Amino acid sequence: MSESYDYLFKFLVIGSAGTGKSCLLHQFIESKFKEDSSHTIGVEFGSKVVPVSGKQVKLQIWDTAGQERFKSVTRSYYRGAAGALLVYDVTRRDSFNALANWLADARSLASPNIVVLLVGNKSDLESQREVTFLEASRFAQENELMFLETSAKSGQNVVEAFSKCAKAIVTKIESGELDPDRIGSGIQYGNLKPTRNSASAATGRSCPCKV
Ligand SMILES: Nc1nc2c(ncn2[C@@H]2O[C@H](COP(=O)(O)OP(=O)(O)O)[C@@H](O)[C@H]2O)c(=O)[nH]1
Ligand SMILES: [Mg+2]
Repeated sequence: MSESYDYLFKFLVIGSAGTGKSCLLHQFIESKFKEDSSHTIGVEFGSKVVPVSGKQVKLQIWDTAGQERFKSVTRSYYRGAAGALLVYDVTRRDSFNALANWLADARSLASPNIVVLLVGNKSDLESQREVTFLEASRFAQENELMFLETSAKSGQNVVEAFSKCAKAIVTKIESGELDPDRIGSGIQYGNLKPTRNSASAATGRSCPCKV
């Protein structure tokens, strides 16, 4: 029953062109490395249900589909996203230097509350590394981001990256810090949760949509 879930989150994958965003999405959904790096047939969208903190969470993930090559990603892409993976390439300092801009866009165009996980991709290319783990950890700490290094090629930490970001969102929902009912929260209830909260269920309030 892969289509049963408690929550659905809209997720974005952002970062400079060539950092491996499409490969990360492909590895997450298909569990394999996309050898063919053709940009025209990029993955644009994917979804998958993952178990998080005892809940089933459906991640609906948007990939830029190459828009970042034109140094712009449309506003509609960002709208209503609950979480984002912000990707740089550990072998390319320019992709690391661009992070602040991407982050500013995510916070202004999606939501100031968007939960962002910094991803240093291509960790398999150790000999070509230009950005150290420590340096990126500091950037993450200063900007209140979670952080992982991944390899879309070997699969290392790929599932973990998406799951960790989803887990942080679930934690914020459960603590009341995030309200799924807020317009544009990027969160929807799934079919495993017919009643929105136990209070309304206990008072026996019926669903107003039943006619
Ligand atoms: N060695 C290595 N190469 C990768 C990795 N991820 C992506 N690539 C390569 O990096 C290039 C850009 O990947 P792509 O997913 O198209 O990047 P995007 O523009 O951010 O979507 C392609 O040639 C991929 O094969 C990785 O983890 N390790
Ligand atoms: Mg791509």
